[in-house]
Amino acid sequence: MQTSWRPPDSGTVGITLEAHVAQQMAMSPGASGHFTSLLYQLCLAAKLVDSRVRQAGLAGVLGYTGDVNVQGERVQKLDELANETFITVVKRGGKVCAVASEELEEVAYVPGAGRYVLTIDPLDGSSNIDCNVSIGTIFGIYRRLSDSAGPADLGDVLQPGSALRAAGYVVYGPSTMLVYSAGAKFGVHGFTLDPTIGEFFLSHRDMRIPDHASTYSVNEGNWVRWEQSTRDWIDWLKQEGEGPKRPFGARYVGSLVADAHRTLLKGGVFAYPADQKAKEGKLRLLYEANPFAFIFEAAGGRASDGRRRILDIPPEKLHQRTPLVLGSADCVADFERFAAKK
Ligand code: P6P
Repeated sequence: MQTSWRPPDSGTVGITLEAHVAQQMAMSPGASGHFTSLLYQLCLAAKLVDSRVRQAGLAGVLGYTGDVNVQGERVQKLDELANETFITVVKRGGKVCAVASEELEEVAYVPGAGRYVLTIDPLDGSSNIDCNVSIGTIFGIYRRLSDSAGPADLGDVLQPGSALRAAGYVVYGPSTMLVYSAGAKFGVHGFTLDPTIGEFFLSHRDMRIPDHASTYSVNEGNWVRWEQSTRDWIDWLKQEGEGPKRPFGARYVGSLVADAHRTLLKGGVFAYPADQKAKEGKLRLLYEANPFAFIFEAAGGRASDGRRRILDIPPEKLHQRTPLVLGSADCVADFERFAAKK
């Protein structure tokens, strides 16, 4: 699907994230500049976290703080730094009334008339930090529902993914990229950080997930805990055959942002299904599954829990988990076909 908005050719000077967002918002009647300002703030926080991630090995911020977060996982120092960085920046920016973070047990409410709600996984893939594997930040932006004259409340946060106004992620890898979408109408666009000047420049215009690809990304170490329908799906992917071309090749980093980013670029499917241990799945609906579901749908892909569209799942709890199948539309449909047989 051709998106209605196309950035102008950049000529000799690259298009910065700020310029790109400003141009997109100029296409939005009634845009007040609050959304643009919030994206600028997230861009600043991403640069600050990138700097700390790059220095982690030298700055003694590797290793564990000894604390345990609400997920019961030992908190890496970088997790804390990333969480504090994003929350401090958006609090100062005055455009947000509430932040739901993987690192916070409860919502961080921000007094004032902020029009937006931020859901964020400040540094996903933290178990990979010490191994120098790509990690990332995942964020979603909602419009507040409550009257801005009063305090925000949980209802502002527990919105379905279909209500997202924008979503994005930052992948701190061999290069640092920020990918975001303000919805299918605007497309999905990727910006690569030029560390020599600290600017994100448009590098991946109008990203579309390939419709047909033969790569699957799943932790097969969970085999013994999987439902039979999941095992049957994996076995099918590994057999010779057509429609799509099989056998599929396997790629798995164990860092959602890295695995999802590769799937968005190359096509195929990422899955973290439910299993006997993680009966609701492992990944979080609000700040992991929903942002990626929003982005993948805007890029022509799909995101499901195996039965339902991720963006339609009504959140009931802040840290609610969900199974996640993310990727090219035909690959997600194949998973659902096997799940329907059980
Ligand atoms: P497993 C990382 O800890 C994470 O939350 C996601 O980034 C990643 O997709 C998943 O867990 C990996 O989980 O059980 O395969 O190590």
